[in-house]
Amino acid sequence: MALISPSRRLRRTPFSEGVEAAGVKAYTVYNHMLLPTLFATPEEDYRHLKSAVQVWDVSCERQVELRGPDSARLMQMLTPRDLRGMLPGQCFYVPIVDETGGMLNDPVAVKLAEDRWWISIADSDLLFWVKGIVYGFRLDVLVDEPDVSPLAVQGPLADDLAARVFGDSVRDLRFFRFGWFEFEGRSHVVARSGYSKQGGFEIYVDGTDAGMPLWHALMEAGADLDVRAGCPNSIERIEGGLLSYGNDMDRTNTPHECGLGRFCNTATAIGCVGRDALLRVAQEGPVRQIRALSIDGPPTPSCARHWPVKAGDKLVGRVSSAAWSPDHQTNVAIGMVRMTHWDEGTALTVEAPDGLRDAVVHETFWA
Ligand code: THG
Repeated sequence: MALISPSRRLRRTPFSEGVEAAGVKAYTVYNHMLLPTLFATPEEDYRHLKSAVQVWDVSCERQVELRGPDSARLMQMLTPRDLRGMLPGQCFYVPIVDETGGMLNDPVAVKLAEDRWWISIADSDLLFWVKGIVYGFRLDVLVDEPDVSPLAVQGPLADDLAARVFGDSVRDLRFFRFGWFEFEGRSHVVARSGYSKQGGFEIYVDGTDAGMPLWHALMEAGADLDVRAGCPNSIERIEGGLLSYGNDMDRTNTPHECGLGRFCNTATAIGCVGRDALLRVAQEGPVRQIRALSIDGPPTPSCARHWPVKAGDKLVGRVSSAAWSPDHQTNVAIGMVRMTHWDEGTALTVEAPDGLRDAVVHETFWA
């Protein structure tokens, strides 16, 4: 493949220098920013993530900051998840929907205070939609993108590494809770969260200048833990059923089709702009839904377009992500399958770019 030309539009991150020194081999573009995708091989990166600890430059998880008295009301307008019970110090995974109930993003909402929130976005320009809502409804909220860049510490040894840099109290953080932790005289939000099923933390690094000092401190503190630069690993995230906005779903899908019905409380999410559109599907359920699929045969190429899923010659779904799993010795995949064919064990055919493959539907993911 050809190279991508650098420019101001393709943003570097506070950690890019460290990522390059660590020998990054491939990037993708996410929220107009560099996101590393490969350091050694997909399999080596995967094995290391599952056995040690990695530091990930996930700066591309940009924050949409809400500040002002109408912030909580605005946040509830954006999502069908009921936020009334959410306290400062909590993070919530929240589907964000438009007025038709279509998925605009699937971020992590971080409630800093009643009148101050971060929306840690997936790959779509959510800020524009949020600013439009604020303007249209005359809300008293300032919306912008602060100089805050998440750095993830992921893997089974993440607690040990984080404790060496932030102190033992970081171990007490519960899942999707955050606290403020000091590093070299500055306070940063540290949450127990991250885009893997291996456990760990996300440090919302405050200020570009704080980036490389923290990167170096983590690498030095973790030398005997075999800490390495890493990145979200597509094999591991498919095994775990973590969705990728723009790959596995987009504006044409409801949260229920995405299997995110458990993060929706449509009946009580009063004020959500997509509420009326979602009430019916919340009651009756979707007619197609995200499913785990195993795909037979040798390692598939990676999925860069929808692959048709067939029952005989009838189109019943599509695959949107796929990877060879060394642990499960099969191709693991994420797809959208029609209700008539989504039951556990259903045998289907996938039209992969290199030919037809047998596949099986699963009702749960691998991790
Ligand atoms: N962390 C932060 N921001 C992010 C991501 C992240 N922004 C982009 C992207 N990832 C948003 N998408 C997701 C998808 C899944 C999860 C988080 C963000 C996730 N899901 C868990 C699961 O499904 O098992 C837990 C959800 C829950 O139980 O609340 O973590 O990773 N800051």
